[in-house]
Amino acid sequence: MYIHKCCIDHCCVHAQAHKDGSLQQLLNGENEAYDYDLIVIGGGSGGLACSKEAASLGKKVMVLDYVVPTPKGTTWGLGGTCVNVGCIPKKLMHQTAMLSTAIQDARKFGWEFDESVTHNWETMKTAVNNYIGSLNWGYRVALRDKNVNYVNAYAEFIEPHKVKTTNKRGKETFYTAAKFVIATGERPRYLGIPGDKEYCITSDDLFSLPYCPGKTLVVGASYVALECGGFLAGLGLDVTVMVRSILLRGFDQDMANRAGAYMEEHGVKFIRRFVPVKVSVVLIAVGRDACTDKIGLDKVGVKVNPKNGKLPVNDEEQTNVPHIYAIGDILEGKWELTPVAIQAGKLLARRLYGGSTVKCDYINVPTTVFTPLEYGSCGLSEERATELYELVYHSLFWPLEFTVPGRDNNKCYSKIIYCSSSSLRHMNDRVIGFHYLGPNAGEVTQGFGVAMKCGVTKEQLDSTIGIHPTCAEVRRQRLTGSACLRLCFVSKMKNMTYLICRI
Ligand code: FAD
Ligand code: NA7
Repeated sequence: MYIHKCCIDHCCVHAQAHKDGSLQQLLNGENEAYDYDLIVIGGGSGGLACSKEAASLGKKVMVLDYVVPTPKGTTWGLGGTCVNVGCIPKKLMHQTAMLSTAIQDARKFGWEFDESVTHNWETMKTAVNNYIGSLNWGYRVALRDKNVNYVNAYAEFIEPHKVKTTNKRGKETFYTAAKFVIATGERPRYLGIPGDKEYCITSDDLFSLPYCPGKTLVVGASYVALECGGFLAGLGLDVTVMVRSILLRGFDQDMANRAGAYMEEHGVKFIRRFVPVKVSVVLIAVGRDACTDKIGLDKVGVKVNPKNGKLPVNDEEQTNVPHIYAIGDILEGKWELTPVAIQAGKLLARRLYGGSTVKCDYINVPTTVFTPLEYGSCGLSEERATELYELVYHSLFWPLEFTVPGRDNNKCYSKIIYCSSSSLRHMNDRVIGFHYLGPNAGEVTQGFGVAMKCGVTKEQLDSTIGIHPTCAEVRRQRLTGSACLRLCFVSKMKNMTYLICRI
């Protein structure tokens, strides 16, 4: 049978149009009726990725981004939390603190310099904020290059397909779109006690604080608290962390306590089982609230979890209102990480406008906590893994770089959790948890993340030849028969290396 090529092309266009919903829109005459194909609310990690991808697929896209100043009046540019008040300044200030350790090590390696070494907060703050400024500018240029219309204004829904925007001069403008993506992120929570907004700062203020904070009390014990407390102590400040219950809730507790113990040994004080009731000058890091309460979701019927303000979505990031989607930190039960928001945003745009069916995979996401001794993890914690039938291999180790300066012997630690042969058949021998406490944890953990995504087994890890001398190779110790003692690459430390078998 002969089929004319035009018919095939026509059918393909129809199939594509049906898949991405544009056929329905054309039938409804939707695209003509709206100002934009897509409006993205929030120009952070997720929102920027999604809007640029949608525009490169030929759609008319607007991104609305606005930073409500903190109670101290701090504000910042385009790019959201990660670039302005999250990952980027945090990692650069962590690096500043790590350099102090490097300076101490340097003497042992033969470097000679004057005794007095001091740190200038103002210089660090300015350098970090100049770099952030260049990133803000780069994001604006990228949006312009991709033909995304960026407007610096606060958005709220007033009708299912219409938002009201208010700019910093209070001017109101209205825009309509066929579809919306909400990517408004989170902002730090306050304590709700007398003096908190008056006398406390949060991570939103810390990274651009014009003066060195000096002696600091950090309230909270999750990763933002420990990372900030860690680098402040690394700069030589007197730091105390006030812990309500446990360190790093949600992470492997064995690893969390080791990271905390290292901080304590290096001068950070911990006050446990205390909460503040009144404050003078404090850094609070007691969690973050989703920015979903003032954006008119009630007016358009988007369901919100009233307990935490998070949005439940299906596995395509679609809310209960079909033309409204959500990505990033505001999602219920998903990772609050920049690469996750970016991946979800890109894949969503491709599904909406590129005919793709690929969904965001939220399983086995690798992450790192940048405490003074960095903690990288991927997959299940030991606590979670005990629900399965698992084996844990673990090992203390001493990085080569630490040996000559003679510091922190026996403090680094790595752990692999895998399903034993008699456990769930389809998971047989699979690595289900990776945990690493040591230098360059992010770099080490990233590779394990890839391997775990590919379903790596313990046997495959054992048969992978390591890179020597590195910290990443340490996990590759081989079991000697059924014995509990194994050889570690730091071979003289046999007594520090053992195997926990739960069979
Ligand atoms: P955001 O990046 O928060 O962007 C949301 C944007 O929307 C903001 O610009 C906000 O001002 C704007 N907005 C809100 N409401 C409106 C409105 N109504 N109208 C217009 N605009 C609005 N993640 C990592 O992966 N690695 C790390 O090392 C890391 N470190 C972190 C350290 C700290 C201190 C913090 C606080 C976070 C850290 N994160 C880290 C988390 C990471 O920053 C977030 O996961 C990521 O930024 C989430 O992206 P998002 O797009 O969901 O939201
Ligand atoms: P988290 O992960 O929500 O943790 C909050 C921490 O603060 C945790 O240790 C809490 O203790 C503690 N907390 C909460 N309320 C109080 C009060 N009232 N008093 C004392 N301590 C308290 O917050 P993070 O800021 O670390 O990170 C949130 C997100 O930001 C993260 O996922 C990234 O996206 C960036 P608890 O364990 O509940 O006893």
